[in-house]
Amino acid sequence: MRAILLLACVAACAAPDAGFSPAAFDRVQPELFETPGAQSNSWIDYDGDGDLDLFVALRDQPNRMFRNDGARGDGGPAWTFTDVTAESGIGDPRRTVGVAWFDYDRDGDLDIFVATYGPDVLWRNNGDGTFTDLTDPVTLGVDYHSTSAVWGDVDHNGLPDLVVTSYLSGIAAVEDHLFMSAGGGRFHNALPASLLEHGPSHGVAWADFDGDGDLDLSIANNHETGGTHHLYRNLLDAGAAARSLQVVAVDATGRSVVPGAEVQLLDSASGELLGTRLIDTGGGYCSQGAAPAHFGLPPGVERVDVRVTFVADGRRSTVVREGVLPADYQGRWLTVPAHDQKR
Ligand SMILES: [Ca+2]
Ligand SMILES: [Ca+2]
Ligand SMILES: [Ca+2]
Ligand SMILES: [Ca+2]
Repeated sequence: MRAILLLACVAACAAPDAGFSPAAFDRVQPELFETPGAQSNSWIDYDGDGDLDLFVALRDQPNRMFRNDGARGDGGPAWTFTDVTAESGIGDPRRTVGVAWFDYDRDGDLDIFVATYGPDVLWRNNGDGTFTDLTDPVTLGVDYHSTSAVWGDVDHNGLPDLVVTSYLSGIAAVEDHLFMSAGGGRFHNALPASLLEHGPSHGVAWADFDGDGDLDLSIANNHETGGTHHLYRNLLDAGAAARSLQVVAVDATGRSVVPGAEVQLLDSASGELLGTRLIDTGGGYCSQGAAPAHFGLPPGVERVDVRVTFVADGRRSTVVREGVLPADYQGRWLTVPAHDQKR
């Protein structure tokens, strides 16, 4: 009897769980996508047509932009992407590793910075599906074998700042960069002495881990013996740190963050656009970013209007929260669900 029970148990345990189906995947356009040397995937609705497009950073070939053209239904591929690298203008041949999207010039569209094994590149989004190389005018084209980059407003003056990490194999002392925005599209490297205790770096991520409102920094240094991993707490004074708002976009159930959503903040009094952010939990390279979009607020801004645009099903749907008082959200995030979307 014991043997029969054991056999029955073995048979039952080996049977597939009725709650799961075997995973199945279809290779989408392998002739288009399957290129060696890719480093980073970055999803964004770059052309504003309501679906997520794919930017792929490649180390040994020009970067590529793939436009999502949706389902065909004409007997062709079930889903179709088109390589728009040439027409977008961002097929730069430099050896790219990290990617960071951010509206650096605050004109409402997302620009792109790529960290490369060579001079880094900032591309301004022209708003029509094309990009312009702005590296030289904004002095961000460092040549330090860069690996990753993350944008964030470090000092809450409303202007975006940028951390770029660098790596050289086998060398412990490789300098990272903190580019503080000086306004007018100008930046200067202002890496504080405390961040000079460096190592060759890969991952970098902002997160307000202490909940005081400003962005803190973790840098993953990976030299075998001379590198040291660092966690840095932002020492902005309490009053300035509190001038901030963090917004997260979630789905209609309120449980899942929606990467690819875009968040804009406007001054309620003047209507001025204060910034645009991408909900991008996997930006940069070798790191998972924190979910909320972080906004530092310049002095004088009291209430803000929050616009969250969800990208799905071939349309962009925007939820608006008017007259938000950032002080009401100190130490927590403003969570905006997609359930009451407006077209
Ligand atoms: Ca799109
Ligand atoms: Ca822009
Ligand atoms: Ca700043
Ligand atoms: Ca903080």
